[in-house]
Amino acid sequence: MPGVTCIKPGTAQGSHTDEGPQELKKSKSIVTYDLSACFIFVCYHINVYMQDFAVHAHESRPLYPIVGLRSGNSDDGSSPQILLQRPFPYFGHSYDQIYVNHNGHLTFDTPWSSYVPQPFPLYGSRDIIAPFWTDLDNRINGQVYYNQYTSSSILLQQATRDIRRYFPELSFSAEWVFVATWNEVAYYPNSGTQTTFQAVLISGGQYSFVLMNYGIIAPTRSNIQAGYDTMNSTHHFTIPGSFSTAASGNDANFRLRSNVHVPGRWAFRTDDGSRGCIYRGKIKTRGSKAIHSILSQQRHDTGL
Ligand SMILES: [Ca+2]
Repeated sequence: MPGVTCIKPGTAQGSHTDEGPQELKKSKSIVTYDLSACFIFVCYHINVYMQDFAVHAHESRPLYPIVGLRSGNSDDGSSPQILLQRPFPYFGHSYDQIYVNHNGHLTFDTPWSSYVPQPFPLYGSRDIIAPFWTDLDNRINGQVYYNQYTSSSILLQQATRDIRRYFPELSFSAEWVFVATWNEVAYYPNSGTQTTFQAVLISGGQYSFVLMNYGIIAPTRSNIQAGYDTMNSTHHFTIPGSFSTAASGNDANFRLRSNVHVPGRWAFRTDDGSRGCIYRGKIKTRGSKAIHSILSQQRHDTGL
């Protein structure tokens, strides 16, 4: 696709693969071969150990692997149209394409350049997944990556484990994972600041989920909206801290708090079977007393 290059962070450019963890393995293999071609057997075992270490170490952090195709550098740009290898159910719709918009959100039907965040619910005409909607600018520093994973991927196993932990009543098995990463991107106008976050879309059977994972978040006075919204806002969720001073900086609520007991990770069920918001791995019905209880608890947890 025009304007798209394939880069694995920290390495030279290479060909694209949908098997991110395999790329990780490949990278480790190259390193061990360079150390000594004479001790392949020993290096192999070191390599296996390093792979295991990488997988287990990764589980304790909120970010999934940062690999894949790289969208171009631009202020308010978007990725090209990305055809999904599996349809993604999203609150009554089924999508077979998506756009990764550089200003911190994902849209399905068309790219979207909006750099002025608005609080959800918008009651608009768009389905939006917005892990960090604000005016970002990666013309000089920062990269936007996206990657898909299908059968026989280590990441599918990780997604399955994660979702089963957060939603144990579903016996879920991941069949497809899509990871969009805004890696060390700057705020407009290219301040040199670095902010990293992800949106992870996961599907299997009739189920779908979105994880929002947060790394470092540079401080800013700009407004930030995090969460998701749907056409006419039939379903929406705002991560506490949005549109407040708790949205950015070292103490940003998004990266220190969680609704699934993993600091920096927020998990939501997004298929049609989901009603209302998900909090601490439990489905809560919209409009019920439970919602008010959840929001009160969130305010308590987040100090908002
Ligand atoms: Ca921008």
